[in-house]
Amino acid sequence: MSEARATERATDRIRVTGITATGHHGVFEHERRDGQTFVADVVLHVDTRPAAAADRLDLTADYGVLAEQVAGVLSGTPADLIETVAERIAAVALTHHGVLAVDVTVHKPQAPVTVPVGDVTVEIHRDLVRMPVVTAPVVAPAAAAPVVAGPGRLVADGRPATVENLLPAMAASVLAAPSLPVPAPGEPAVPALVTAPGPAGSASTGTVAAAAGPSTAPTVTEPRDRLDLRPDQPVDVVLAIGSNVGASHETLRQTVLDLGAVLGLEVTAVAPLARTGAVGGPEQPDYLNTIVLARTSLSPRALLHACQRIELDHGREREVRWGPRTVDIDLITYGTLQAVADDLELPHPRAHQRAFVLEPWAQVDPLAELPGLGGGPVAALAQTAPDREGIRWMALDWWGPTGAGA
Ligand code: PH2
Ligand code: MG
Ligand code: MG
Repeated sequence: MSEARATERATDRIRVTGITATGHHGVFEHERRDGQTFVADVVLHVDTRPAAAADRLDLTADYGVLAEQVAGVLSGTPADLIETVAERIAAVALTHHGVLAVDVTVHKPQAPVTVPVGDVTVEIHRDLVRMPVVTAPVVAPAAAAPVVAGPGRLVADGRPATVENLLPAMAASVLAAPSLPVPAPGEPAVPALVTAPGPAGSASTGTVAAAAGPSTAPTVTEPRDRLDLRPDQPVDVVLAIGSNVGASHETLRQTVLDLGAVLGLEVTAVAPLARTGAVGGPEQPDYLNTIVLARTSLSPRALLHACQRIELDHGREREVRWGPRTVDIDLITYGTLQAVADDLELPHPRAHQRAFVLEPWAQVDPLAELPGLGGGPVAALAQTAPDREGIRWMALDWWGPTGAGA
C-alpha cells in the first residue's frame, strides 16, 4: 500500500545496455597487462515527465553522454574488483540531471575462471540515501572508447564530456553564481547549502542562474533558487505531521510509512504522539501531532513537493487556513538552512511558538536546537509556548515497538 502511495518514487527508467569497452581491471597481472572486454548495463530511475512536457534534452539525462562516461570508466583507471567499477559507474550516473537512483550491472564475460562460465556479473543499486562509496571519477572523452557508436559528443560550449562540465544544472549554476563561494577542486560542489544564509533575500530572488553572468556551465534555466539545490551530503530534517480529520492515528502511521518510502528520504526517528487542542483557525476537533526526524538527499523544495504529494494522496484539500485537515506535513528545519521563498520558509516561521511541534520534538531529541531568529533549545522553547496547556496527552509507544514496518 505504501508502495502505491510513494508517488515520489520515480517509476520511469532510462536504460542503456551492452556498453562495451576493453578494460584492465582484475587482480591478475595478465589482466592488468592484456586487458579484456567489460560490458555495463545502466538503468537510470528518473521522472521523465518534465523533460517530455517541455521536450527538452537539458531536463533529462542524456543517454549518449552517459554511455560515453560509462565506457570511459570501463576503459579507465584499472581496479582490482568489478564491484569498484560498478560503484564508479553508479557515481557518474547519479550526477546526471534528475537521476534519483541507478542500477548498474558490470559483466566480465572473459573472467579468468578455471571452469567454463557463461558470464560473471556484479549488479548494484544506488540512490540518494544508499549512495556510492566512491565519488564520480573524471572520465576521459569518449575517443578512448571506440565501441560506442555515434559522433563524439560535446557539451554546449564545445568542451569534451567530463564529470566537471556535465555536473547537474544545479551544481553547475552554483559554481557559476558570484554570490556563493566557489569551491576549490575536491571540495563539495554545494558548500553553501546548509550553512548560514547568503545575502539577504537570496532565496527569493528567483533565478540564481540568470544572475550568474557569463557562465561556463551548460545553459540551463533551472534551478530557481537555492531551495532547489540538492545537498552534497544527506541533511538532517525535522518534519511535523498532524491530523484532525478521519482516522487520524492510522493516517499518521501511514504518513510515516509514506515518508519512509520517498526516494531520497530516510526516516530516522518518530516522536511520541501528542493530542493537542487546535491552535488558530475555526472551531475544530483536537489534533494528533508528532515529529518525524529524517535524513534527506533531496533539495528542500523537492522534499516539500514530496510532502505535498503525500498530503494529497491522503485526500487533503487546501481550503480554510489553519482549518481541519486529514494530514498536514510541515517542513520545520532542513539542516541549519535559513531561507525565505514564496512557497517555503525555513525554519518553519511559527515552529518556535508551537508546543504541538516543540513538545514532541523535545521528547524525541532532548538536545535539539531550533536554528534562526527566535530559535534556541527546543525543550526550553516548549516550556514557554503559548499553546503548551493544550497538550492533552502523549502516547510514547504509538510507533516504536508496535509500529508496523518501523
Ligand atoms: N496545525 C495548524 C493550525 N493549528 N493546531 C494543532 N493543535 N495542531 C496542528 O497541527 C495545527 C494546529 C496549521 O497547520
Ligand atoms: Mg501546519
Ligand atoms: Mg502545512
